[in-house]
Amino acid sequence: MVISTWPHGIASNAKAWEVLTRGGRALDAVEQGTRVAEQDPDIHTVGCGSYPDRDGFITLDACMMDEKGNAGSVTFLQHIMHPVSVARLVMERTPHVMLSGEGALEFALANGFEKEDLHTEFSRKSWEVWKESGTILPEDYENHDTISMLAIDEKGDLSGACSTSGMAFKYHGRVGDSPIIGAGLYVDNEIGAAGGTGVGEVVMKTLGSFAIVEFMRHGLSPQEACEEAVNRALKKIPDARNQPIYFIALNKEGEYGAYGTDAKFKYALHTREQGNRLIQAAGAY
Ligand code: SD4
Repeated sequence: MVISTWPHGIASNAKAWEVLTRGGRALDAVEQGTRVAEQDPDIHTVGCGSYPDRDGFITLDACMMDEKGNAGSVTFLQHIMHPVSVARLVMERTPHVMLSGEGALEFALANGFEKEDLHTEFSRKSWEVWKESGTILPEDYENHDTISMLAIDEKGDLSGACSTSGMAFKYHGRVGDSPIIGAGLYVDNEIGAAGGTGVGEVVMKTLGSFAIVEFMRHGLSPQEACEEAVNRALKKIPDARNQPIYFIALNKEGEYGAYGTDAKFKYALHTREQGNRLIQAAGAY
């Protein structure tokens, strides 16, 4: 089974499914699936073609977590098409969990990744329009296209990945929830996995994905756990209603759930029985 955020999750799921049906590992499935979104120039908040920050730079965050509880992440990474794969190498080839900025770029280049211009005509133009208008708020852009992806493989092992360019026209240097283990993503192979999307500041302050896995540990279903995490954020952060967040979750039994602060969230689910489909999630408002 594979589950991922937003309509673009359909194409990512299809790729991940190929890996899973070959008997592949969930970790490979979510990495391959996430790469599909990263290389699509028409997705403007993941990988190439993303909205730049307020200084015109495309800066990317990503992470991965495997069935053994290993984790790797990169933050504030520029010029690399596939941050998710760099995050995987941080996990597998360093004693660390997180590399950032210049150091993450140097590590990527030293490990065979190529420096690329990730701007497209769209991304350049959108920045120029934003800069000149002076009236369009970053919040007015469709910011929610981060890909969070969770999978369970034939062996019953779970893994997850997350990749984003964060919020459009963010401060240069801003890092969101997506590369923060426990915020944008969390996997515990005994229990389940969860991933988030939406306003990272709210997800970080409530450590949403970790909370969901803990709620499942204490007996909640994935759906109930997602609802509990969103409701907690709404309770703790008065303005969370205007800063939407959304979660997906999967447990060891193959049950799944999704929920958000509002009803704008769609997620993609691929199962053996029902194939690959887009599902409308419920929301608190
Ligand atoms: C962030 N959570 O950097 C990301 C943005 C996002 O869908 O999810 N967009 O805050």
